[in-house]
Amino acid sequence: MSSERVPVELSQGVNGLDKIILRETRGSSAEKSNFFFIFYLFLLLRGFQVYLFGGHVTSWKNDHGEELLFVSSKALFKPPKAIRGGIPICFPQFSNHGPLEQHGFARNRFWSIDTDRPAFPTNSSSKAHIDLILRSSEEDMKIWPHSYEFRLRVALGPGGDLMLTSRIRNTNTDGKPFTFTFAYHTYFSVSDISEVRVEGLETLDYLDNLQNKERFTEQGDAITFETELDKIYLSTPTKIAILDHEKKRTFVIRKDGLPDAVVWNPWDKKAKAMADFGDDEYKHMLCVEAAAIEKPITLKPGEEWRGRQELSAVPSSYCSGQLDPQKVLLGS
Ligand code: TA6
Repeated sequence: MSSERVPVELSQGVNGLDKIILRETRGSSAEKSNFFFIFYLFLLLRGFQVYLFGGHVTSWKNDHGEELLFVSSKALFKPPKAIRGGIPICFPQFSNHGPLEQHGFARNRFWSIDTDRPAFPTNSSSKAHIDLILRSSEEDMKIWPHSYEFRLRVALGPGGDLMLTSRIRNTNTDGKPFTFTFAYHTYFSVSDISEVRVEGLETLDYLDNLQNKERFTEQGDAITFETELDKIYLSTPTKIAILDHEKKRTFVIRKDGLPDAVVWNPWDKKAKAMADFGDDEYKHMLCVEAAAIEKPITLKPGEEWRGRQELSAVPSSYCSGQLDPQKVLLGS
């Protein structure tokens, strides 16, 4: 495997918005002979796309070129409205947990490519990554009077896993700390929501957003879906599995620095009420969001917080036990 970085392409996306496409090539050496054909073939396969608007991942494809994230056919791609689908980033406020606009403002801002980034604090071997940065603007200071640097690395792991690492630093010069909540608001693409189960959140406490954020305890079984659901699970395990029975696929979410997890499906009524969402699209998406909500994060000037999520999509045939979710959740 050669050591050079994987090609990153800056191109125009929907409505001319700048996006970065990263496609991973493999085994390039062996295929040199019919280079173009095979190179073209591999290029079509796995990779991700991220818009500078919102620092927003909108596509993650596996080796078969299958899209693993949901983006609504009615998504607007019209700033300042956030893109409906993919992975919006909620910062410095999750949902309406505070005075700011819903889910904060990071998802409605234009990010830049981070050309002078400090050393990356992990032994991430991934050559397939892009670094973005968002800094506080005068506009933002009027609504949230804090100076910060938000560095986001989006990387593709050796197995095609998608890794997002956020590093938020307090760069206030007035000695003031700041406090925030956070979520990777990931929209997973699923075959049929009524056939999907979420494992790893059993028996946990949660805040029910449909009942004034009242606190309840989840029952013992996997979570299944037959109506609108909007819950914040508290202090969850670092691994959660989403089993898509029909697609024989399991999404595994591994998270670090993000103790909570939000599970959301708008179902039919809310779907109809959202202009940038198709009436039936609730059947083919599920949001499971690695988050830090219950205990907001406070940073003093000079301090930095790191929140990381790693998404894997593994073929699974639940009934054949090839991949027992319990083994996944308890395994390495
Ligand atoms: O994460 C779940 C949630 O907070 C829901 O309450 C719902 O509002 C969803 O986010 C979508 O929010 P948005 O502002 O993108 O319409």
